[in-house]
Amino acid sequence: MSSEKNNYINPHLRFKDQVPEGTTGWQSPSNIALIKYWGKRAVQLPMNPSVSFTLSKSATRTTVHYKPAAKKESTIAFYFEGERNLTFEQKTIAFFKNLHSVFPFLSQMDFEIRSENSFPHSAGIASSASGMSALAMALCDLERTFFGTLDTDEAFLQKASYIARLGSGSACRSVYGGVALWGKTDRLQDSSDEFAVPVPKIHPLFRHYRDYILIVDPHKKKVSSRAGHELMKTNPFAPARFKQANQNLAILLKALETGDTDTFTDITELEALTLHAMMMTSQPSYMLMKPATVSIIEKIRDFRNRTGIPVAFTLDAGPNIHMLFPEENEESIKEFIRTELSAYVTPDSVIADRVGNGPQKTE
Ligand code: 2P0
Repeated sequence: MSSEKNNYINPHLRFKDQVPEGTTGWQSPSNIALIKYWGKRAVQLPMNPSVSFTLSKSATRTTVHYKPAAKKESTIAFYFEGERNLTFEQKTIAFFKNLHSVFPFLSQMDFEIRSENSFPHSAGIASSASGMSALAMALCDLERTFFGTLDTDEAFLQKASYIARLGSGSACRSVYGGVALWGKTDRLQDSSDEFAVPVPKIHPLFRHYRDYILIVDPHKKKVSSRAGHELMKTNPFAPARFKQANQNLAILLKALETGDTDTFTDITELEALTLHAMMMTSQPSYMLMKPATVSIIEKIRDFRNRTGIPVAFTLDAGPNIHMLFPEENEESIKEFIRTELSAYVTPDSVIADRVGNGPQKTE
């Protein structure tokens, strides 16, 4: 399959006659990277391939109401959780402008976009992956509905992934349920830097894996991911990191296929700590982990050694902990959180999520 640049430029996707009015709605989940994307080039192209679990509960629901543009310049009004949100609005206006050669019909329409997250507003969970993938699904849905293109699931999801990537790199992985891989690698045929692909060979154990997200600190982080990616351009350890990510990816894919939870745990934790090591060794250096993050990591490792339960931690670009473990250990993990982690998290700062099935059409 081709992964050439500008693959999707299509001047025919314009209304010749009447511009329609209507609504489309999509719900799309967040994802948690196991092999981390950290460092990019050009327009959101990754420096190394990444792999993630698509989540289930942590999702964004977006409805897009469209109608013929009233004026020469098309308009967008963006409402987040019921209120007009000018920050998201400006971002969406810029995003749509960049998409005009891919979806020329966008300039013929006015949009009212309403978006809400299923996870608590103050959870400190990045919503760019779920938000951008939901929007990408909605835009591809418009193309399919009005132009009859994207008529196979594969074509539809590949384009949605490509569009989501332009909005936010990690968002391109959220269009597939289960496990998704983004970035060219000889370990998976048809993989591409331009869009994510599903990872087909996954042991059933991992298809049902749990991800309990412990919200250690809900505040907005001080250094954005965008700035973090940028700092990889001057990080002296970056070349070694990109090489290591490829090696870790090969080992992890094998573990995911065979159901090897020990290797999964080793690699997943190494990736999480390496991601944060890259932040700590950037210039300027910074740290997103909190004291509680480190304490919980120690408790998890101690619990695993004591009980043999294969619970692993991973981290996003923030202080919150994702606890990854098999479905059959759910009760033991709940008990562990209640008895040993109560100093760090309350019951309502835990999101009990799991590997999910990907986006759904809601309207
Ligand atoms: C990931 N993260 O693979 C990595 C690991 C966070 C930790 O990609 O600038 O919001 O929009 O491409 O996707 C977070 O960065 O960055 C991220 P952009 P994004 O999930």
